[in-house]
Amino acid sequence: NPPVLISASPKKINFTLTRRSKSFLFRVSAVSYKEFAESALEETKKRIVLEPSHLQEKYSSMTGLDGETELQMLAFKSSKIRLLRSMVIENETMQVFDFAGFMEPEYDTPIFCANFFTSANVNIVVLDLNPLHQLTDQTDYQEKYYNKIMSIYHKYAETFPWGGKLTGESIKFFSPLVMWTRFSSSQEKHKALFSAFLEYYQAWLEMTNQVREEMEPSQVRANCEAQHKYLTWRAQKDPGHGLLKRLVGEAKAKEMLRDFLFNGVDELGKKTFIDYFPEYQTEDGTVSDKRSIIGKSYETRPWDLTGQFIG
Ligand code: BLA
Repeated sequence: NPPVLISASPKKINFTLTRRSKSFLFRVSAVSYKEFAESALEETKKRIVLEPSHLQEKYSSMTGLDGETELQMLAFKSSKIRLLRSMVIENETMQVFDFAGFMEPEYDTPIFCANFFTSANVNIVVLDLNPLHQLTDQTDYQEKYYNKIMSIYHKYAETFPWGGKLTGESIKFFSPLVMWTRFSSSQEKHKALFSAFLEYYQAWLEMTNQVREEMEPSQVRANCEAQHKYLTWRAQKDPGHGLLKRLVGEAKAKEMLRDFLFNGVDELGKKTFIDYFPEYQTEDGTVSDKRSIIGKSYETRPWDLTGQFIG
């Protein structure tokens, strides 16, 4: 009687279950990030013409070194979107979703960023329209993109409260709209996460539709460098690296990070990680292995209700 079994605590009935039935139990209650990706793409196709990205030929699906974990990659572009790409990682005990959208440098639209990590019972979630430009010194950027849509954040604030301290460096890549949260798995939470994801994504799509092409070469260069700095950070320091390396091996992980997930890091600019983040330079000139120099910060949300940074 599956419905009864599903509502029981898996811990209590552990010893009566075979590996297969445990997998069944887990899967019926597990979140399916492939559906998140498919829904987002459906929404996209209603509004804009998507073309396949050249990356799709090289990256489609693969199996991890354990022979069990499945990785699914999707990549598209449009006339304004340089790269819209998705990666879903799934096995019996873990699901990962990494969905991002990057504009061509002629547009200053934020970067769409959904990073969801789900293991047996914990979910680590970042959902945001990452600002291309620093909000502290470009207040018009905040006015242009965020002030009008803060209600989207408020709608989900209670269900998904601030996730606690995080790598201090990350905060400057986040906007006042960011949903940074941790929670234990439940169908309700995963349903709410799905709605939040689509709502944030629709807000981003709307921005990409409305944005005007930048004609000022210096501004196009500034957009390009800002995106390159972002890509350089994430290709080097993203928290998912360790897991990706374990799943596909160090060489493949590095290739996927630079060529697929953060594509553009080797093409959009020439500056190095140390050029952008000199505090990571070690005595022999190499990049420090440390994830963070600042350390963990921001116990509480560093923006007020109107979206002003309060640190
Ligand atoms: C944890 N992922 C985290 C954390 C953040 C993010 C803030 C908490 C740990 C920390 O404070 O660093 C996400 N950080 C981001 C994002 C940005 C950022 C999106 O700076 C953007 C600028 N997560 C993934 C993928 C995997 C993954 C693809 O997105 C795996 C392949 C795993 N994230 C993952 C794991 C943890 C984590 C395993 C917990 C372990 C840890 O904290 O290191």
